[in-house]
Amino acid sequence: MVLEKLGDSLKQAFRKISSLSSIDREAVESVIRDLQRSLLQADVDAELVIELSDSIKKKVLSGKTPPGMTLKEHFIKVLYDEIVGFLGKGEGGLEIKPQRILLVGLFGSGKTTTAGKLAKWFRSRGLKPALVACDTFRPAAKEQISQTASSLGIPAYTEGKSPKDVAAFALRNSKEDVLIFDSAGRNALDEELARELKELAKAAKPDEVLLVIPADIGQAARRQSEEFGKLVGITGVIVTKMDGTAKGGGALAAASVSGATVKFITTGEKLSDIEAYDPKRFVGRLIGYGDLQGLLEKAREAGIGADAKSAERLMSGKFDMNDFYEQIGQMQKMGSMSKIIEMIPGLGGMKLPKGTLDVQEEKMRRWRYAIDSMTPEERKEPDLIKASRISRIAKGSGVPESEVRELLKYFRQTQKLMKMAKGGKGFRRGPFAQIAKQFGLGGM
Ligand SMILES: Nc1nc2c(ncn2[C@@H]2O[C@H](COP(=O)(O)OP(=O)(O)OP(=O)(O)O)[C@@H](O)[C@H]2O)c(=O)[nH]1
Ligand SMILES: [Mg+2]
Repeated sequence: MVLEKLGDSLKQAFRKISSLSSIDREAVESVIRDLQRSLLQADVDAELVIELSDSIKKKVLSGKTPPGMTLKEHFIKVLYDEIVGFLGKGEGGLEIKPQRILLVGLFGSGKTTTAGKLAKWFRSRGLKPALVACDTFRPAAKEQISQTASSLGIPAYTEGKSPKDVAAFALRNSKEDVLIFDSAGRNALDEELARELKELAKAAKPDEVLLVIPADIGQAARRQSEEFGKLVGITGVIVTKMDGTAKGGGALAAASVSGATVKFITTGEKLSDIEAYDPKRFVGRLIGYGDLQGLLEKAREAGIGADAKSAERLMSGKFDMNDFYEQIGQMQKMGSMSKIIEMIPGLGGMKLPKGTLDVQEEKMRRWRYAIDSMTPEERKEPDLIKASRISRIAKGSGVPESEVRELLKYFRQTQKLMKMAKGGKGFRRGPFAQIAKQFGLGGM
């Protein structure tokens, strides 16, 4: 996974907040110290790290906790929002419309490969792309473009001696919606490259000039995007090779602070290894919590938690088929359980057996029918349910026996999870304990 290490340490920071017994200056500082360490390891500029830390500290300790939020929730929210803001702004990607895109960047940054990836990206969104081989500097560059284009089944325009000639030829002869202009790299953005790119831009008249930067340059991405921005003008950045380095965080933060928008990241050598960059989604995935805000809102909308008695029972470790029935109903309102689990700090990081919680809605509905067909005793003591009862329940509910068995198995797993979580520390008093309780995951 991309930036696994940064993700792990961020996850830990959130978990730590959940486990704190009170939020005071010392607690905030200790979480921030952890955060600083992990950001520095991701090659984020030290000065930026300090700025971020100060901003988080100020917001959390200002005493202005939004109404309806505990200080702990507030802390989590501030941390999350600040990290998102830090790693980028706005949504990435490009508008799905006819346009011309010029890719610029230093040697080996991934321009030519990215040209192919972008073509594929647009094609799968219903547009007709073509590649334009404006790297006349490296002998094999035109060949590389032609090969990529033919593997995608799209045209490549390669005719012309100089970059601007190739561009002009393409503009005269192409009928495609999206033209992607590759350009030559250099060791540095020197005068020669600047002149060539300016000339090329004049001929190609691009709507977008995207700087291609490899993630492994880390914080140096700031200077590079500033320089390219000043000398040739850029409308955005693509950070490549996110798969091969721990420095991606530094590159993203640096590009963002330079004022550029990161439009895409690429994560491998295959033509499909590209994605529109959305800092919110990226951070959500990085820390494995999904969207924190969405979770809070959903929980409120669903009006869950009315049944405090059931929650009490769960806290005390009792958990029978009646509780399970209720849970399933609540989950149906909220989406799959594994998704919900991912969104709960402290649980998101819990290592659960794969597939344990992956229950589809359709199945939940049938399970409820099956539980409806159980007797009150069976619901109180599911252990009573043996073969003959399974077959009776299956007949009564119209749910296949195999699924009734699956339901029982899932019930037992959940019961075990409840016990396990009850034994664990930290989460019991965490900010999300209330929400967890409402999901029937209480007592953690
Ligand atoms: N792992 C990985 N490799 C990548 C990625 N993007 C590009 N590469 C590799 O990086 C190398 C250079 O890519 P190119 O697309 O040729 O780079 P370029 O900027 O066009 O290079 P020049 O034209 O020589 O300046 C190739 O081996 C690519 O396969 C990526 O996202 N992940
Ligand atoms: Mg190239």
